Amino acid sequence: MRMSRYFLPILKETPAEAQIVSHRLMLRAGMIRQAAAGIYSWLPLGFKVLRRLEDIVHQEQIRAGHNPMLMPTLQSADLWRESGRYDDYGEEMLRIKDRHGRDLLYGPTNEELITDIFRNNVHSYKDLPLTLYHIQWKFRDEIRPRFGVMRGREFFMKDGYNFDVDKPSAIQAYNRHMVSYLRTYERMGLKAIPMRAASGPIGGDNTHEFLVLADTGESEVFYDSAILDLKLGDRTVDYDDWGQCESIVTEWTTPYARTDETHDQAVFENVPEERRKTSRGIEVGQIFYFGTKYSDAMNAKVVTQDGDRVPVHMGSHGIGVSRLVGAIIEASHDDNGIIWPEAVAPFRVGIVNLKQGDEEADGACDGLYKAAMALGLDPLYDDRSERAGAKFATMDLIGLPWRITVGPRGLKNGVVELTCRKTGESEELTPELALQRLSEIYAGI
Ligand code: 5CA
Repeated sequence: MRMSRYFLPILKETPAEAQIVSHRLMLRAGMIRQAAAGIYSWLPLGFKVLRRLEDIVHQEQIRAGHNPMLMPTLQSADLWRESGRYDDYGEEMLRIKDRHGRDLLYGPTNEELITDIFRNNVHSYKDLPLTLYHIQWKFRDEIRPRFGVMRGREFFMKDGYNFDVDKPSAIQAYNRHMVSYLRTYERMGLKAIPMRAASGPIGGDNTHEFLVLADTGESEVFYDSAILDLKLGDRTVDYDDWGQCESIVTEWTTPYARTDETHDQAVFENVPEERRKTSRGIEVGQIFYFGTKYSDAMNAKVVTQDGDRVPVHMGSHGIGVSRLVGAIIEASHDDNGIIWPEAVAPFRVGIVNLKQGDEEADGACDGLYKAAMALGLDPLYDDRSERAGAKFATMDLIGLPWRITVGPRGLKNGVVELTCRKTGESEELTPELALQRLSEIYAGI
């Protein structure tokens, strides 16, 4: 993309309404604009990051054997009356009447709708296990929407639902989700810690939240710092291997890690004092096993191998995709702006032309730009007639992991400058070598 054709409305001033750094930077970098309280338009740069996160979530869910699909944002109230949640959900649910006077709602989550699809189509244990998921906008009429996309009213969520013939198989689905979530966050360059939590209106008593540590987080968390050393890295995971999934879950759930809702000071004190940490965290996902809560209420049954008809065991599993954009910025920024981890960066490299209008510099930048595109490096080329300082400030603000700077002085020696946003380190290389270096960096991502 050429900056001269890109819609990137950068703000010079720090927006007064934004209380936390991610909200400020998302507004300043032209990623989002508020449409109404807690409801945002995603401008091109923000939308690009959102899509990158969505892609990673899809890849990891499909790898775990889960089925992508798409359910609507609007749902019929009747299904929610069947589960009893139409009244229970209270003021957080946005209720709508259509022209025929029928009650609809903007879905805050989808347990009822997916259970309805399941019961109309699946009747035998032979079709299980089954996990269906989608990534769709949700609406919760939060009393205090704040911090930009962190606590929105409309937000983008991955929600998945497992259907299993019995509890052991549903626990395997729970474990599979935990492992796939660990991989998902790790790929996004985040450390998200699974913590024992409370289930709220979703139900059940087996649930973990995934928390990214940040001072601005809304949850108070207590954990053994040993959990920070755990990493999946490049180990291969076989999601059909119940034992492997369970052992990974055991590895991550053995060190103490709980939110304030489930915190137990007496148990916490068994952790050696120097490893006992209290902090704030951003909840970027939550997984639940709730047994037959919805299948009982909505009569979703399957015939077992023995010929009995039993309610299916279910769980639901969510990732806050739009919240993650803010969480990643909270975890990765400096005074000059955002520092995107390579896997989620909106563009992989920025090209800065120090002397726009100079024939040689323009020619070199055009060549680099085209070559970078051909290599799949998705470059953003700042081809505006701005001062070098302004161009650098924009690149730092929007946080592209790498920048190639092209100027007449370097070109005389046949070199450009490759700069890492995170470390600030620069290196002079030929244009070909700079691109080769970037291709190698991005090859494994
Ligand atoms: N049905 C279950 C699992 S799919 C469910 O709804 N879980 S949830 O309530 O925990 O939401 C899943 C994730 O969505 C949360 O972990 C959080 O990251 C994100 N989320 C929840 N509310 C908001 C909100 N108001 N703004 C932004 N993200 C939110």
